[in-house]
Amino acid sequence: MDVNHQSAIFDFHGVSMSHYFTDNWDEVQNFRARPDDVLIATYPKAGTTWVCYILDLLYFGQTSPEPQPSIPLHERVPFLELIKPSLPTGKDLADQLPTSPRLIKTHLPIQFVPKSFWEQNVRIVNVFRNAKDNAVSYYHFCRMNTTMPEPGDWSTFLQNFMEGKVVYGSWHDHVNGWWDKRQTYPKIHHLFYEDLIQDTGREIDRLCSFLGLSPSAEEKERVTSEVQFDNMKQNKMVNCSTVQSMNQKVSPFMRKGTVGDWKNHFTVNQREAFDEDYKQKMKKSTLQFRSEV
Ligand code: PPS
Repeated sequence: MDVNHQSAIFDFHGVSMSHYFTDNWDEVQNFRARPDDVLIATYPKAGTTWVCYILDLLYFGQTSPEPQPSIPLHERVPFLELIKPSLPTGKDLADQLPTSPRLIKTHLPIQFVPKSFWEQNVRIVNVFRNAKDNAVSYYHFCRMNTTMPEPGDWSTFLQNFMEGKVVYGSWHDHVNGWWDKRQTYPKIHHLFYEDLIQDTGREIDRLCSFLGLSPSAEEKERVTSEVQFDNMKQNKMVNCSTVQSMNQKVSPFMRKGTVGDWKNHFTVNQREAFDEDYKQKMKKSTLQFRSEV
């Protein structure tokens, strides 16, 4: 199947999706979770990789013989629903993970999460990022990654983002779905990209208390330092430099890593239209985001 067909968006049970994330559907839906799995669930570009690496270091940083393990992060933390030609599926990678616990990444909206995660009462770390920065980051990602649909220019992409016509659908529906789950499912920890930027150490403490981990002060210091943007940008095992479909000359995967880059992209008119639309779509939500820190 050609790349264009695979990356094309279509309506999938009411959510815009593409084949790379739906072609393994039955296998994914029948995935067998384990009670000690940890699921990292996010809308794309919310800070997934950052939190995956934090968890990877917290759990396995001590046991790794080298300062930087030689297995790329996307193999240590498989992307559950991903299926790409000639590569093992995310589901198979997760099945074969030798680690305990297994760390698993997903961008699925809550209604698509395989039921086994709920049945096994799996701990879930859910990362949120303010909509404007999330949209900007997603735009640049679509420019540089052939597995994503062509974004067009910024204003075209922004319109599609507002209408939910991007892969994984409406940002608003996605975040509200995950946020509301906390009312019925206690084993979920929500964390905000903006909070991580503001005080990484404090957020790592909160994560540890959710996960029941108690790293030494020295270990925590090491993790906090290794996950700083500049260090991750240099780290070939986490900066996606081994991922074939990404052209980092167009836009690096570790692009800016800041809060407020939306101000460099939105015109005044775009901002007003976005905020108005946001108000409508989020009016029933108690979720509060910061788009500057
Ligand atoms: S993906 O492809 O959906 O998994 O992308 P995701 O990892 O969710 O998001 C990528 C954005 O997160 C930024 N990032 C970081 N920011 C600050 N500090 C650290 N350590 C860090 N690691 C990743 C990354 O730069 C992308 O954001 P933008 O705004 O594009 O720079």
